[in-house]
Amino acid sequence: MSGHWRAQDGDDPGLGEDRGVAVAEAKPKLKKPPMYKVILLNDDYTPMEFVVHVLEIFFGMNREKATQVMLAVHTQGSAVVGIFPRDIAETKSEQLNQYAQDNQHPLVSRVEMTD
Ligand code: TYC
Repeated sequence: MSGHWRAQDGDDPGLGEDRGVAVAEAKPKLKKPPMYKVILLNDDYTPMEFVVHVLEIFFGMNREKATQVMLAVHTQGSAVVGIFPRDIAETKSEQLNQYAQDNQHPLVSRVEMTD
């Protein structure tokens, strides 16, 4: 090198660089993670009691709440049973589906992005 220091680009205004333009501060941008719905689907065969049990163990509902939600799915075809960050929604849905299969019930849930 030539034996003396020069400021690197960006350290000070070089020739023609400082035009006195005000620039907005960059916002500290921490977006909340997108949330995903776990949706439970109705079918004709899974016993109501099993659905209530699943809602209790996978979604922490008490018996009364689980019964209400089970009946909503039964009468309306589907219902949102929880909203979580993506990984948690996917894991809960997969665990529920596996648990239903293990018990020979056709009960299925799926995950959808929130709008
Ligand atoms: N429709 C089922 C029955 O009549 C009960 C049921 C409710 C099944 C909710 C699935 O997600 C479900 N036995």
